[in-house]
Amino acid sequence: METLNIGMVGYKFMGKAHSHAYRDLPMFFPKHIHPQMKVICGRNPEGIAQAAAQFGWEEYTTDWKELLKRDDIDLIDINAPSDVHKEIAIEAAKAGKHVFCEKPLALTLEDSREMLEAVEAAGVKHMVGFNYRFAPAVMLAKKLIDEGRLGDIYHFRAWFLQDWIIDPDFPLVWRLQKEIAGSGSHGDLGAHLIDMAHYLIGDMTDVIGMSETFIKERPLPSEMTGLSATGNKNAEKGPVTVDDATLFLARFANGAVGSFEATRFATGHRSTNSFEINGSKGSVIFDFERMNELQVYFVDDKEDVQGFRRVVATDAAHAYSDVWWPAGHTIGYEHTFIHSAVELMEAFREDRQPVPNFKDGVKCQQVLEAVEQSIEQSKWIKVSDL
Ligand code: SOE
Repeated sequence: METLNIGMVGYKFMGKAHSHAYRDLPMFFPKHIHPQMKVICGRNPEGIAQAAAQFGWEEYTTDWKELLKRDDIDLIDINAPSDVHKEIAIEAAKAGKHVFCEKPLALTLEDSREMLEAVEAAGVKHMVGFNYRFAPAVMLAKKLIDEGRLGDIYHFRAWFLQDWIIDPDFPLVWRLQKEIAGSGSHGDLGAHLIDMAHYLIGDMTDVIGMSETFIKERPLPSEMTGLSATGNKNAEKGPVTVDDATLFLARFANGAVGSFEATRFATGHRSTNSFEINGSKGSVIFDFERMNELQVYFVDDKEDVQGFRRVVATDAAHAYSDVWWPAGHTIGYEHTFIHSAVELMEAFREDRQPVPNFKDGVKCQQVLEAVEQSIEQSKWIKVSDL
């Protein structure tokens, strides 16, 4: 069996999700190239030792540059905070390694373009972690659109709502610091919505947005922990330098109009990642918290049964159904990462670029930045001007 040797940087939330994907892939997709979990890297010696043992990596290191020197590493998988994506990806490409990088690709459009140039110059494969494309119900929506079964697309409306920083004493973790995260809800959650729009509807031509930072200062954290961080509310405070919520409107090249909302202040919404698409022949609604389902409406249904129907995307007609469980036996969040890894392995077998790749990462960054410009300038911005 052919194998691909992986070196991973980062071992927290996304590092765990990607590690799990590599571990499960050979069991469920035995005919694919097998990812070999060679070396995982993290800055904290105890943390990385424990993660390596727990996730099933052969070795660990605290220096990512070590990974690039090794001949037995084929691909670098970057799951570290966004501020280090650029340097690691560019150096990895220069060392001839293939690169898989979590979203958002970079802190800025310019940085993301440099990353794309580097992987293209090196002739390596590159992928970006937009995992939600790989939910079978989302792939069903794409199929209905591509086959013309929703007709001409009029509306794309999407919302990604979370509430994990609603407490004003939640600490100033790295995701709330512009120099590390690039932006707040916009780049973290909005990036997923933008990629979904690109995947399902196509390019956006013009955008206009608004954003708000509701809590301007937060207690400094004792360490840069993630979504479940707890802090000392009496600690010294620092400024929140990213958006808590960003909303924007868009026009698409195909004539559709879109609305997008990304917020970490939607009380009661732990992670509602949804979209609705309305076309001349029908509509679909997706909600990630019910990720196995797609609500589907067809204009041509007989009048007496018109309405949204709930399709559970686990039947033989749906993506990846042959690999998982019998129809109706559902899959979860982690499967979107397994399917992303499968796409990566298929790209190696077929000797093509995986999709989504750094081009998609750059396209997303272009819209993120166009929205930021529109907010600064209080006007519509042409995406192609950036
Ligand atoms: C936190 O807001 C987060 O984990 C994002 O960073 C992920 O990209 C998103 O999929 C879920 O929420």
